Amino acid sequence: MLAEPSSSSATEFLARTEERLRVLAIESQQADWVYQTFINSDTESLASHAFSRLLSATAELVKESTRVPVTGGPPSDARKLKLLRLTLPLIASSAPGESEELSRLVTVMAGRFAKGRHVMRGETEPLDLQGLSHVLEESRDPSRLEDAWTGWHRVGREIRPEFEKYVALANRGARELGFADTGAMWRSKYDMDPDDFAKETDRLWADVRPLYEALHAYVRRRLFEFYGPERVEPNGPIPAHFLGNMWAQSWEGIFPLLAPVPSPPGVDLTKVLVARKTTPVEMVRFAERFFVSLGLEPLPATFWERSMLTRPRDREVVCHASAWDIDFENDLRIKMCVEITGDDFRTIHHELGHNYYQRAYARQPFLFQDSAHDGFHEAIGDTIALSVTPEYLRQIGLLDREPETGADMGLLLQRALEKVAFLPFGLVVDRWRWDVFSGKISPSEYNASWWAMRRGYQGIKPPEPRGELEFDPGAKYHVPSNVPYMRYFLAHILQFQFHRALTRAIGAPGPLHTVSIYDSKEAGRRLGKMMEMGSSQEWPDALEAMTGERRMSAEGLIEYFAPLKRWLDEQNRGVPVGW
Ligand code: X8Z
Ligand code: ZN
Repeated sequence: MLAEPSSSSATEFLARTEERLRVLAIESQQADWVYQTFINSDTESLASHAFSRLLSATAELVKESTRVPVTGGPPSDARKLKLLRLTLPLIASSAPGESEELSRLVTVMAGRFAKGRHVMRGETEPLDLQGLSHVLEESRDPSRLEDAWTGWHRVGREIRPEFEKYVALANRGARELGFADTGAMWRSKYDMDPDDFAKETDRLWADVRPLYEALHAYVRRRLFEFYGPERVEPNGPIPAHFLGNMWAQSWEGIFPLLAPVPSPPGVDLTKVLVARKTTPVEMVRFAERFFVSLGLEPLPATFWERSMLTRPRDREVVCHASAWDIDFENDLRIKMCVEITGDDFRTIHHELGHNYYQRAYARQPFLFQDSAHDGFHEAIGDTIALSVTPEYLRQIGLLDREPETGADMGLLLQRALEKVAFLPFGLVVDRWRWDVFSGKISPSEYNASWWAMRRGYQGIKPPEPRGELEFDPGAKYHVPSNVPYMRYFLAHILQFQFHRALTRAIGAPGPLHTVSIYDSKEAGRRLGKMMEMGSSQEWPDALEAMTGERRMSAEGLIEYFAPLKRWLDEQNRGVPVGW
């Protein structure tokens, strides 16, 4: 056989590279889809092999790219060459067997997480993450809460040995491509110096921190009153299992404990959906109709045939919600174990945001088939979900009438428990992983450093002292699954920036939290314009196309919650703030 002629120009190299990666990525996604919707040893092996082929081809092509002269081609060539090194959140070294091993480690960790179960004291049936999460959300019994919390966190122990090996191997791969470590590689995806990016996240956090602290103080006070001083210190960190969520990342589960009293009835979307006997498919249809109202196309027929919307009874699956674009054309799908709740109603909008973004950039060349940066991808569906207002729910017939005007503060508090409470958690996961990858945190202090950061940023503590036998970061999906997390922090800021910009673009009056962009073709046009760009331009250009601004800014979030901040400050008079 003749050897392939060496490429004479970047353009030719890139055309060949994009085609090869596209084919391997499709194969990997197909195998991964089957694995995640039908976990067994065969699908694990198929998914792992397909991913490992993609890993080794990517590393090989990146190395080859350093020898390709860039001169002469269009400017997009230089950008593509830059992005090529950053297409995957994981890179294996070229040492024999390492991409196989790295791929196996990640597949196994994801499988262990998916199979986690715990039998609650006094019960016989094991509960999965969803079942245990219900306990965290609904129970007010400290010992049951602690049982569900510690029971789930035991899954981390089984993930720890693989995680340690994965860190070492992933770093070797990243270093071979010239990055300091895998964390530095992740931070290089933002069209700026990786250190400047870290400072950028500090800047945004400093802007929203006073709001978080006000919310934290208010919530701690109410929990102190409810659980008493033996369980909740009036001025210390809050026990993590009292916040209504397995990772204390969103606190709307305990809204009933915190609602302003006396409060006019707010909107209980869960109750409405259950009373109407809404099905998972209908929930997705509601979300699709929102996107269509903006002027976007309905989802393809294959979406409805191929998506997994409910948990199958007869096999293990990965329930954590995700959106897929299997063939980089129009084979869009979501995979979710939908429950009939307001929370999942919003998550469906989140996932469809990914699908609509994927579809919008499908006409870009393969290396530009991505969001402006990963925070943009996470922010689109959330931006839409911010428009799920009482007025919108009335318009689409889910509510008979809107709640009384006095219910506003309850609604804002509920939103803040979801969005503001999340902010420091969004930072912690990767602040911790950045330090792990850089070696600043060694394996002997994985868990202690995790809790030091959780305490420092979130002001929370574990229900009981945690040792190094445990591996609590491993109990959060994105850690065993190797999904970078700073994207969610950014998205929680960006979605309000987007919402504010769209609100202004359509000339909607009224405070931000009352505005819905439903049915606005102008809002859809702006969103579409940005999404179609994919990653072909640097993200400030994409941000500008939609918002007119070139910097990420927390002003939208601050403005959105301004009435709540005033209210919280009043409630917190005489109450300690901070921990
Ligand atoms: O993982 C997700 C999405 C899938 S991309 C459901 N989210 C983060 C999480 O659940 O921890 C959305 C919010 C944060
Ligand atoms: Zn997402």
